[in-house]
Amino acid sequence: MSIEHLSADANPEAISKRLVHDGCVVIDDLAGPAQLDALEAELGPFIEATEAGRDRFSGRNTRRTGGLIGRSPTCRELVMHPTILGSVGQLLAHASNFQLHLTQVIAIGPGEPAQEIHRDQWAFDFFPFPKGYEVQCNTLWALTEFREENGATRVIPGSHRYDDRLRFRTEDTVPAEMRRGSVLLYTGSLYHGGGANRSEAVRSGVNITYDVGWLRQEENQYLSCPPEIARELDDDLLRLMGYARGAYALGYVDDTRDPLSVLKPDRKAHGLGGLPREANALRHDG
Ligand SMILES: O=C(O)CCC(=O)C(=O)O
Ligand SMILES: [Fe+2]
Repeated sequence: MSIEHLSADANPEAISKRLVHDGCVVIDDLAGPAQLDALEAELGPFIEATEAGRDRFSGRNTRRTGGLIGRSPTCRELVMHPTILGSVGQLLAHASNFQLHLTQVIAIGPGEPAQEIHRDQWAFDFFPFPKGYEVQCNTLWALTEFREENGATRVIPGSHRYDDRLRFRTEDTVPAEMRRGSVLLYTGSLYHGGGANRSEAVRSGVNITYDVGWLRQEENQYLSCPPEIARELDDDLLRLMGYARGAYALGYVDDTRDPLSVLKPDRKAHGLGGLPREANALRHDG
């Protein structure tokens, strides 16, 4: 049992195929050093100011810093990376739309024990989604090297097809080791958890996750990114953040207005904007 690695020029078809098959995959070196340096410079003060977690699952030696769209222009590039959006779009193609679910730097400090092995989709109040019906696709971009010793994410390849609510030990998992700039993709159904950090240094990654447009977002993007910043962002990014309908009738404003036209009143109303054309009709219309 090991994690497949693909190169940075892998296409979304190959990546989503791996995700369907294994539930996880690493793309090597997808972010460059300059991009990562910029991201660290933008986020450093916010990470410094973040308190450690208050429970075992969050990690008492772990800092979780969110709101990355508002705080880091470089993070927006990672969120919108075409290879990632293409792969997520394929994995979640059964839904009318997908959206940004959360943005979070996860900085695991020395001495942190291993996190409990879990499925991220348990966040949806433990709803038992059918096997093979993926609702979430996650990325974890390595800001530092990920090694077994410093707390590389522990994963169980293939476990996206397992039964729900199972418990595992660290010995059942493998570490997603990767270089700085590589990115681990995994479905919301994959069993995984943060590794124990037995090194002297912090292990840091940027967790950017996406989910189908009909579920509630884990990080509230409307309030995490102040409206004065949101107004300056590209339309495509805003749509992904949730300024779009999640399906035919989900998320409109008052008289079925497009949310984007509310944020940017100079925009012409997009009608039912933000959805692929075929989703602009109710499915059973034919
Ligand atoms: O930081 C990691 O390696 C994974 C953390 C994680 O899975 C989580 O917090 O849900
Ligand atoms: Fe997780």
